[in-house]
Amino acid sequence: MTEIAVSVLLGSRTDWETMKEAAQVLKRLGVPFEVRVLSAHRTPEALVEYVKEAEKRGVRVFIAGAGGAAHLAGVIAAHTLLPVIGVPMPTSLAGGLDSVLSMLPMPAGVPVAVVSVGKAGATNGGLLAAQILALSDPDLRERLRHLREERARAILGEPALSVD
Ligand code: RP5
Repeated sequence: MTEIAVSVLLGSRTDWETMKEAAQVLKRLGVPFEVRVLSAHRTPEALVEYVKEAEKRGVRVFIAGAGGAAHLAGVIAAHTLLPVIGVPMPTSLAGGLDSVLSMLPMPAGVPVAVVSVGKAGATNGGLLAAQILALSDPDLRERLRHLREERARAILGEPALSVD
């Protein structure tokens, strides 16, 4: 896999601290990706242009992190048939529940796969994108399996908990 397979989109640069978890897991799995900041509200035309151009270049999955009035993933999904994964950002208004409620209730016909809020969601967004690509890439499936086993081993190897 050499061409960019996953596009990681951020509604704002301020989402990077959270969304870099998605980038890190993709890097770890050897999945070529790119990261762009484009907003459904602040740069609407540029966003649509980018989605169409990225699809032509061979991008196969979009991961969109946005917070608050989080319409980024839905707008991307409206302009492509590629899978779109939405990662709701934590916010100060309602802890990110506002982001979830903006992102989740897509109308029938235009799906967005919404994962959890924040860093866990960003990690799972990266993993889910890799799992989609692994449907046609057995080597990537192996790398995913190793990563999951490694995480299980780390938990099983932790020292026992006790009280003084
Ligand atoms: C959303 O608004 C972004 O995804 C971000 O989570 C939120 C706040 O953006 P900034 O005001 O920090 O740029 O569009």
